[in-house]
Amino acid sequence: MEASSKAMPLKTIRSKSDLAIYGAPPAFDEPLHVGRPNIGNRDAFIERVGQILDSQWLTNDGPIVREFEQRVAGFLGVKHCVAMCNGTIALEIAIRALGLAGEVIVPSWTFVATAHALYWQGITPVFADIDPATHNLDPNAVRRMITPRTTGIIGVHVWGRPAPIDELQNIADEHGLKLMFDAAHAFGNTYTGRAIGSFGECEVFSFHATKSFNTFEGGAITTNNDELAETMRLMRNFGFKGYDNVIHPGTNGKMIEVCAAMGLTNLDSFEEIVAVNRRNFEAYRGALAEVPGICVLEYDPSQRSNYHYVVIEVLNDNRGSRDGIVAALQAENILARKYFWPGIHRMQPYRDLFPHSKLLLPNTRDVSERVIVLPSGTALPDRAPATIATIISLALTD
Ligand code: T4K
Repeated sequence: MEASSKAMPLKTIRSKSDLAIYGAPPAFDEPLHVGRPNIGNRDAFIERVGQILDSQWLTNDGPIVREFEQRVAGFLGVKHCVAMCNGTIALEIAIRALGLAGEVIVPSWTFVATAHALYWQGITPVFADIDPATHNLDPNAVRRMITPRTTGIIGVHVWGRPAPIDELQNIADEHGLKLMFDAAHAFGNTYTGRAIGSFGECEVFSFHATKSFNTFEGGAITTNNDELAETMRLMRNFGFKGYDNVIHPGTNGKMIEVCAAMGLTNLDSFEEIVAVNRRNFEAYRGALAEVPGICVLEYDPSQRSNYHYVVIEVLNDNRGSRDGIVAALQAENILARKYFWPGIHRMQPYRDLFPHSKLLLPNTRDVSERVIVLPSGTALPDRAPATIATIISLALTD
């Protein structure tokens, strides 16, 4: 794995007067990012790029993309992996291939792409509330949002923690709905011991630069359904079946060879990346254990997790200080984020389209006001979690 240059904290922080927000110099001279890309073996990647250039086959279902698809399908234990140019186009293609229409139930507590992928195709995203303990869809809330126009449900494995897969499948079966998953955060994770990637009709991954596993930009749809996989392959390449033979409506959703080369390289380092993420997560958990008013979102220790997102919640008695903590961290060059604040239903166009949806989404609102996502990944300096915990602790005190 690529050794990253790791900034050391520039100062010792003992009291509020040591904080940058009160005029002291920042703790880090280089910004610490939530989504700093993890990069595998540089030489192996460059060698693959050399092969691509030599072969003069740059895109359109090339040999590196095919190898990448086979490796990912094998890694996830699923029959088909259809690689795409990014996770958003992959969502759109999956939605079309499943024939979703009318209304589709989604969480509002997710990245905006989940809803945009529906809206972009003239489908109404209907937002269901989440369980505040898991941040994932609440099955009872999903049931309440079903109407005669509902055709499907998109569950999201938020932060990589599995959605309530069995409950959602039961609801889908009872009501004749299609169920698919946005698994953008969940590469390498398991649910009841089985890898995310083969649940529902299909699952959609993002391999964006900021994800635990990246292909620069990229994504994939995984499924055990042969016919669906075939349709999605057609759709990602304008509907072409061979030269001069278009048999299906389609778009350009292809992954390019260089992205697949990055994917193969990063797949070789994935276990190391996860080990670093886990170390970071445990360092944060240890450092924050003594900070009252904060809780760290846990990953189920009985399941495999990529530990990519370190998510903390500012507890209710401290409500209102979340933004203060984020401001204090950012002043120190620690670029903590408020993902996915304020919830998609409060973003445009959804805020104007559904002005009353907030009445049905109290948990989404509550969680969106408490969450902070902290920098992680292989570029995180070793001492950062302890420094960040001290800053949070001081930012919380009067
Ligand atoms: N569904 C879900 C649940 C998703 O989370 C996402 C994507 C999708 C669907 C759609 O998949 P894609 O179409 O993106 O494949 C980022 C990503 O752009 C987005 O992929 C991701 N979710 C989302 C959670 O995070 P931003 O707005 O935070 O990106 P940005 O540019 O602020 O970058 C985050 C941090 O990473 C910054 O501090 C800078 C740093 N960074 C970023 C890039 C791109 C780097 O250090 N190097 C880089 O190359 O959205």
